Amino acid sequence: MPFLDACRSRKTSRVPVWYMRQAGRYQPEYREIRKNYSLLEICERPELCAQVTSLPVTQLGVDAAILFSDIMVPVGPMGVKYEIVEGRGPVVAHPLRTRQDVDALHGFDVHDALPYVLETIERVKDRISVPLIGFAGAPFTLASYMIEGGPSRDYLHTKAMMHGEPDMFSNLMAKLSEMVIYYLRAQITAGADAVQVFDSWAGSLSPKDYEMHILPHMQRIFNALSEDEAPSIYFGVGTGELLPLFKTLKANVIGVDWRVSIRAARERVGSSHAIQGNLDPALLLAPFDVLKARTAEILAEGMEKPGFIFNLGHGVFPAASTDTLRRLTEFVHEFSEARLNY
Ligand code: 1CP
Repeated sequence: MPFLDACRSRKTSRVPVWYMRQAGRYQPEYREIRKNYSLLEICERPELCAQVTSLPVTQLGVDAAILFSDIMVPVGPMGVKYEIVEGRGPVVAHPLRTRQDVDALHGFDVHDALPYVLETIERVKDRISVPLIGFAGAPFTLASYMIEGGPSRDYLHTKAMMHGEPDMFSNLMAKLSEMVIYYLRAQITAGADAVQVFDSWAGSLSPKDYEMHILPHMQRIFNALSEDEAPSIYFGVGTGELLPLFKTLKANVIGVDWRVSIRAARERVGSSHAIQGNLDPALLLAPFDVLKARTAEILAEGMEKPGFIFNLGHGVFPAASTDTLRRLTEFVHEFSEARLNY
């Protein structure tokens, strides 16, 4: 399996490829389903959710599927009421601001609270022959929605709590870390072959603040996950300056965005991790020749040694086309099969 081998920095016959948000609004079939079901309604219906999860595998020829869900799904059973608002993202009814709010967060039994997630995983495994990636949001990124109350540009309330009430913030991080470990282990037991932790907004932090307030929790998460068979991936946007700190994480793969080259990412992270990335998703709208040239440059750096997974630097957006992604997948496979010499 090229994807799982690349996660473990083993040699592969081609560069494996998958795309963040490979199931979503750019697909006519997904838009059709969304006419009748909300995002969360899809998640709650294992057969439908398995279909949505599997579609990109047949349609694009990618080397892995990612569970269709949202990072907010496991936050609900901790006691946080939220909605996914069309065109905006997750919105939390009562943002967490006080010690009582944090203390009120509680654990849950995934089999009771989110049985449909586990059932979806089981059904996806019956449908596809490539590995399935399970996922969770990282504590900081989850906390940003819980504290701000929705998507944010500056994370002012989140950073205010981090700096002003460090014990309370640390308590919140610890509770979310426990949840992430528990939830990802349940996904692995249900059949997920790898897991990705999305810390999409960690890049908003300075290295010093990340090191003080976030790193110990991420170390705890990846130490725990390293005991499982399934490899783990840690991804964030704009994390170029944080990469040297990720050296200490026992994740198998570090995902990077387009603001850093693959070669620089490898130098900063060190040789014990595989790298995943990092085409600017905006290039999906460029002429195919331009897209190909940029992809070839990324692949050339990626193929310098084992341990490379091709992906976008962030998610596919709705204006992208299925045809472009299918051709891109084919190009990554053909280009790397012809040139790989490790
Ligand atoms: O119905 C829709 O199409 C609305 C858009 C959408 C989709 C397709 C949302 C709302 N969530 C999802 C599914 C989703 N979310 C997936 C599975 C799809 C796949 O990858 O194939 C995954 C992995 C996520 C994870 C997620 N949700 C992240 C981390 C990844 C990332 O993009 O950085 C984040 C930050 C969220 C929050 C969220 N949910 C939805 C939106 C629009 C957002 C981002 C809002 C913001 O900018 O803050």
